[in-house]
Amino acid sequence: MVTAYIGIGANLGSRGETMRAALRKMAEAGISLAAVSAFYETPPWGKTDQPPFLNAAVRISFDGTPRMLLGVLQRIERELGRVRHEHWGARTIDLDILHIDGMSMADAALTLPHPYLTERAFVLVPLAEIAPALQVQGKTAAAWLCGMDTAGIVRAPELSLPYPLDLIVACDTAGGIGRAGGLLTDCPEDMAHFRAVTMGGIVIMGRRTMESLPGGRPLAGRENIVLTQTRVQAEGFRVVAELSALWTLLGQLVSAEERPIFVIGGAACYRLLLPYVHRAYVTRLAGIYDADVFLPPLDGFVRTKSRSGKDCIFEIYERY
Ligand code: A4P
Ligand code: MG
Repeated sequence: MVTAYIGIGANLGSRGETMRAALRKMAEAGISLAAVSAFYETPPWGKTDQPPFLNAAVRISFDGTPRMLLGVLQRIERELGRVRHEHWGARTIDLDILHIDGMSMADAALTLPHPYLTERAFVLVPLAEIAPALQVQGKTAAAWLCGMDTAGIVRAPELSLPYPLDLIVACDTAGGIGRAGGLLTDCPEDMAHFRAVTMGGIVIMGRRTMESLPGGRPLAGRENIVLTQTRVQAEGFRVVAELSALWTLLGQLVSAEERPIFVIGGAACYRLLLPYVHRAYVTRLAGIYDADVFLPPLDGFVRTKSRSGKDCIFEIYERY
């Protein structure tokens, strides 16, 4: 597997949605997304009389040659409606290979590292966010960025998530979510809520959560994914060992029809995937249950809904 960095840019149409679609198509093509920067609003560079851009950088790993990668990226550009009009001009999507680890080349089709990489703040700001220590032409990405004019470049509020995940959890008034490897309490009303919300979707869980399911069996009516490094297979579950494998799998599962994707626990899984979560379903149980694991803080989320049940309160939080 080869590690590479891709620059994404768009300044026509629904820029953020097109960029997210490009991320999903990359995952579907077997390119693993290891890190995605935020989306940044950037003033046009080079040809300045065109609309402002959104830009991002992505660390990927892939199996193949640089030319194959370029071919895949150009196919995705075409599928997303990219028409080549003028050099440095407006576009629905632009996917540039910024850098491939250990690779330096220049032929008719491909120059690596990307020739303007070190001169463009719209590339370096997102790149330095995900890879500050990346060495390019004898200096780190962060060092190249230092002293560069970044006027007008701001983090965009849009989500840079390829697959906006939903998180679903029940916690007590102390934020506790589990004890001794199991749930805090058996709350039938919350069980019914969990089932109704997740039915038909994809559920992602850690190994201990998988093992705590009744009979160790997958949840019926849902696609079950377990994220673990200690098991290679489990009947009825799709097993992935790491985040990049998860994106590749989701690319295969979600392409046919849009299905909601839920992170259902435990604590380590919530922590790992929280940066990719856009909505959280939180059930507030009354009382304190002496938990030994807790929900990580939902920083950057606001409560948008709250409904009182018989024994608990059902809340929805969304990223702002
Ligand atoms: N090519 C050579 N090396 C590479 C590489 N490392 N990655 C060849 C990708 N392609 C590479 O690209 C032209 C040819 O470059 C490709 O066929 C490929 O074989 P293109 O995207 O078809 O054409 P282009 O858009 O005219 O040129 P280019 O160089 O991609 O434009 P740039 O340099 O990407 O500039 N301002 C802001 N704020 N944000 C932007 O994203 N983008 C541009 C476009 C201008 N101003 C901008 C932004
Ligand atoms: Mg390009």
